[in-house]
Amino acid sequence: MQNSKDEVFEIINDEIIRQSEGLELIPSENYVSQDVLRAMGSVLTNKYSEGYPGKRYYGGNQNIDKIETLAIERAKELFHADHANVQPHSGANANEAVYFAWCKPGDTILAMSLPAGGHLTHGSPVTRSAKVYNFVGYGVDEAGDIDYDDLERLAKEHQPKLILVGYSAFMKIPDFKRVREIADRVLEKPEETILMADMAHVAGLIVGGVHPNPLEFGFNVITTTTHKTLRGPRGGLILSRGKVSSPLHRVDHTIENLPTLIDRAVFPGTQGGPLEHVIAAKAVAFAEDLQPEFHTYAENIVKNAQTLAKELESHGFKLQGGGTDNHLILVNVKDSFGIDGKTYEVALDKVGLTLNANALPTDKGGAFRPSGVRLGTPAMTTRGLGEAEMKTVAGWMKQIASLCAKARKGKPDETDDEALLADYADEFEQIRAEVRDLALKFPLPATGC
Ligand code: DSN
Repeated sequence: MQNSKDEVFEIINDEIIRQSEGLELIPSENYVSQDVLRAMGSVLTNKYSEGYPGKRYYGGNQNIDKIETLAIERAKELFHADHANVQPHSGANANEAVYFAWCKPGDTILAMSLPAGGHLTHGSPVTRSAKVYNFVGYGVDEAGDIDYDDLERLAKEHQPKLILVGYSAFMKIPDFKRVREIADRVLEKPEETILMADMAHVAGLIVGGVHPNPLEFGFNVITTTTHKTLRGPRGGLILSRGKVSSPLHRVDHTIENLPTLIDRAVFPGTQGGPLEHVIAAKAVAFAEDLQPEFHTYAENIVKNAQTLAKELESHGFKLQGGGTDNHLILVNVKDSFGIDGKTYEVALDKVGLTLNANALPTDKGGAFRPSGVRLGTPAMTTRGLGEAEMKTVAGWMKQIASLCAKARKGKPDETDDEALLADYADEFEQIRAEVRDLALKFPLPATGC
């Protein structure tokens, strides 16, 4: 194969260097294996395969069918599900397909509100789904847990067709059994309402045995992405319980038929040709997730997150919900150091520590300059960092927060973060070198550097 001179490959090389010389603290990111990468970069991308295994709209799908079937069977085994749809291009598409499978336009969906830690696709007014369905949002209590009384009150009042437990900034373990009991108690027609769990953040923890599986507590469907804690390619996945019929059959609108309703909602309902090179990479990742070592990985994610949270607290960081039960930590940098999340994100980026500014449930303003940052340990744990390194990372985070606080004191009205932080370039450079030294000791799995 000829070496391409396209500048795209030079930029990809720069990205390999950025990833290997820095540490990834964004809780929704991870590093895939060489095998996952190889499957994704394969000739499977050349193929059209609209439909499902054994029922395609194009010829030549004999190999594709075998691969998609492997992906489906492995996903079912991972989550103890009756059915898996591996075709969603993303978590957003997976969510959209489940809403479309079960709800009619105007139906009510009860989900955690965005400020409480929910996700954009759970009813933010800027999304397409929010224009089609009527979303009602429940909140979290002072301890950062789901406000189950609020959820019950709203379920009783609105009689939703879908109750959704899912989030992108929530540090507790949901009580799925309690939500099932609430639904059974307050819904006048429980047979018309499905329970859905968007487990995109914690799917790998479920598979690794350190987080409960909602399907085992009376939930009907799980959606997830495959690239976060599952360590697969960027994509979506839907798992459900119910009767599995031939995928494109017309079936009655009953909870029992949910698997088939979901298949029809993914294709032809909301997507066209599946990305079979990505589905192959999902199959490879699922085989990796089925290995006993994956349990150790999941346990280490949580151990690292709890050590990091404890260290941050000892350095004066105030943590939303007082810590974490999963992989994710939400820090209130405004109350801790008088700085905002965006300035802190920009400063950490300068030293090779990547995370994202994030609104807290108490934040009133816009999402661009929130009071918090969100971080987590799945990616660092994949690289092999352990509790000792978490303490080092917390120490750097404290140093950077102190520099940001000093900078803010000197320039209280500065709105440009680069200008605000400019006087501390030497200090940032020194910490940058320390981060690089540590990061290079823990190579990326797929590149070995
Ligand atoms: N963007 C993802 C996250 O970072 O949580 C959710 O889709």
